[in-house]
Amino acid sequence: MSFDLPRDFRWGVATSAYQIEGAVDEDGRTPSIWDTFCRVPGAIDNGEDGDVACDHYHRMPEDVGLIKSLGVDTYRFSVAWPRVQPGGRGPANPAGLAFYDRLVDELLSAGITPWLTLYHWDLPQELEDAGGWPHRDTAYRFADYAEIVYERLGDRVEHWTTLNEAWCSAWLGYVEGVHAPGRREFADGISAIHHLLLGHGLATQRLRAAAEAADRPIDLAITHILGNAIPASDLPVDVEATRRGDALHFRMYMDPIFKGAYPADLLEDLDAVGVAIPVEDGDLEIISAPLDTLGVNYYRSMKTTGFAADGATTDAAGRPVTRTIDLGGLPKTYIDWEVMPDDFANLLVRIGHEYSGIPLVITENGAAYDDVPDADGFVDDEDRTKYIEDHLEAVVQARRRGADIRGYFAWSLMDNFEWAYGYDKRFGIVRTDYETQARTPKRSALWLRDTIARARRPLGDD
Ligand code: IFM
Repeated sequence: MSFDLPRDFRWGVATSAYQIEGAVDEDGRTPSIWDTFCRVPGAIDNGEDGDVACDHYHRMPEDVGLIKSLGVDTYRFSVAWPRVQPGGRGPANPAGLAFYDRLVDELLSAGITPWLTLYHWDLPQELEDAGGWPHRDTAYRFADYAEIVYERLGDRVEHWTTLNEAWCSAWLGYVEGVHAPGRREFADGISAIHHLLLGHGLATQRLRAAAEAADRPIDLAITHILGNAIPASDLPVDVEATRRGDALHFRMYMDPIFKGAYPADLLEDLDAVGVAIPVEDGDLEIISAPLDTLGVNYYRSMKTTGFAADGATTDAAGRPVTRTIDLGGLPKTYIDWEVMPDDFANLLVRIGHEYSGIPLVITENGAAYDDVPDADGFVDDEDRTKYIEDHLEAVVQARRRGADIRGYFAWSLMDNFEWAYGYDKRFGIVRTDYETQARTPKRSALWLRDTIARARRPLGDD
């Protein structure tokens, strides 16, 4: 099947450092919050961790060959902060930086564009011990780290993403406690969001200035995980809960960056529960520093209700209930997420309307399914192939409806450490055999390779 996408559409695959690299104590790397969290009993399914993961640190050249074989033009990866600046402050660690130096060179010589993310959740543990993201200083430490990486790689890397999914760092890490560092305090989560965004803005300013000083092109981005909040019913309680959910989980991340202000209704909601965002003079100007691209990670949208399971509309502390629910009737992936490609198209069109002017790249999209390999390790993943096909079609539809979408990156290049779910939930289009570290492209990878080849065929060659 071919898609109505332009010949210069960007095609990529994505990974992140802690999920694939392993080598957690080599060449001067110090622990991140994920190394620590993985040691907490019960935090990760089956007590697993990223100590070895896909052993990418030692297999990087072969992995770049694998990426090339898929025909993508772009590889999105992240840099491990505790590898290049152990402890999160002070001088760079040359041995850690050297790994990314080699990776970038390997990619470039394979004709693949590096798309670098500075932070995909692996905060140096020492910075968490000093207060973590709820603490304002962490934002400044992040900007220093960004400059260290730019200094070494800025001559060859044009595409820079500050943060991957600040929502996961702040909400899952500091409010729900299901991700590292495993804290559960709403007000800390709100402070974490602000300081993540502040760190993003500071890093954006510094990288833009460094690129200008060196007279180099730079494409600066942030990647958000986004999904629409959809009211579970027309009842006013559900509609109002949906507005609250949208303010807290969507507009709180988008408005300060693209509109220079937190949403007024969010500030009222927070005030009503006695929580304030720790904004200081000038912060919003920093946070809204101009960007070139918005990375969108999409997996699902959220049906939202204002009713608790027992029908109450306030919780024990008297706060209004805002809850996501599964209404049934939709197919689901192995991780239990509902499959909603139509809503992906709606989301992209919405971003185009509400935050006009910013080009979009889908920096992650994909699905975990219960893969069954054959004797050769091949997985005939019709379900994942269909998921990607349907979501690519949603991209096409959204473009027709006016959304400015410039690229699509599959999550993930290969099966890897899926955070609190450990290794059981496989998102790869390439199978990783964790016993042998063999990589075997699944049907979805071959399908993507052929789709990309068709998309690049000269016009009239169909
Ligand atoms: O594996 C993660 C990734 O690290 C961030 N985005 C969502 C993916 C699937 O859960």
